[in-house]
Amino acid sequence: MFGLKDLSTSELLELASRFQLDGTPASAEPFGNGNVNDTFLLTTVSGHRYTLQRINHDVFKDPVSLMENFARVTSHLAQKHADGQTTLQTLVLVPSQDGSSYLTGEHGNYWRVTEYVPDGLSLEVPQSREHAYEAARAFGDFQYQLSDLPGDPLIETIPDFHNTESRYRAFVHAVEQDVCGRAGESAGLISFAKENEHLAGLIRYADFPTRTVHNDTKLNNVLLHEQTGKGICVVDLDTAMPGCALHDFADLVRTAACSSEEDEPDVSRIHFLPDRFSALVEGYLAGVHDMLEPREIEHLAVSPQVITYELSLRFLTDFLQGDTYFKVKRPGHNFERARAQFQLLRSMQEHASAMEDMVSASLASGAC
Ligand code: GN1
Ligand code: MG
Repeated sequence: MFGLKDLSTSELLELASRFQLDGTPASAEPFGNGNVNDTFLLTTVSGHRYTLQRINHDVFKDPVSLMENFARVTSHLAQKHADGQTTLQTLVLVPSQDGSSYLTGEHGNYWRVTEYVPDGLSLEVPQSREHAYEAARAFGDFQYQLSDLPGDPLIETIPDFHNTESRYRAFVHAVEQDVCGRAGESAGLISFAKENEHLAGLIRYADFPTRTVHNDTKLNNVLLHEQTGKGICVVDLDTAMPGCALHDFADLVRTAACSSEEDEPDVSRIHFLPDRFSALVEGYLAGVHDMLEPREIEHLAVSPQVITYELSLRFLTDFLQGDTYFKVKRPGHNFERARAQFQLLRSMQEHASAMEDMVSASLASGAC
């Protein structure tokens, strides 16, 4: 089983010392809230900080290509920053002692080190409208700066990642198989998922321009400056690959226009926040400049429903299959995540026409 418990601190430090660090590594502490990779805050004897990550190769089947993507994306963004075309920083890879962007450790695991980004705040729920605006501007800028990435398209690190129809089929299959006998207790969620099947076909890759996008734009994957609240760095680049711009906007809305965290057990506390949504629209449109095509703009308002639906399907599927994909902190965690996402979807559906109006208002006021 992939997890944190299988490595001691001394093993982690030994591994870390195989990278070109500024001094001897002194500590490695679990860090962040990722649901897939394992992340550690690494500190050297002199106090220099880094992020050490183990790439989950059950999820990312081709870590070598993933790291090629990572290196291409970060060097392109670093150049844009150096040229003054963006205020946003990017992650900086620290090479291994033999000059590679990663190394392999025990059991064929892949590891990388990046410089720690100081002063960065990673939020689960935005504390203000400005936070929402800044997060969206940063992810919009990420897409915009990568729109002239030279060379071949990035490699698909997870094929069909936001293919909601295939996520729906996987869900139906999991219900039919019911390998853990959990379908009975999930009957209410399963019905709601089936009633909303039409959402799965609303945003198909083939119907939109293919762009280099982030694909995992949870609010906690952008660092905001802890004093100024300005966006400073987009992180978690493992799913950066060709895709649809709408999924990035939508996944940010899912996490940043919601009153609570994505696994809130008390559904009465889960509400869509229209005011945050309008800030997200404004920030995103400012970040992407004039890059979007009319068809993309027309689907901005509905896209958060689609991705919220997709995530609830993924969480529910994982619950039905015995929690094999997302890390869980307690029994029923994936069930709670799925239930919370369905609740958020209901709340979004109540605000659907207001969301359309807010996109129109942003466009009319010239946010892009
Ligand atoms: C995973 O690890 P994290 O939290 O950045 C997942 C995302 C989900 C998210 C839900 C590769 O991202 O797609 O939206 O959990 N990443 C992958 O919390 O599946
Ligand atoms: Mg991630």
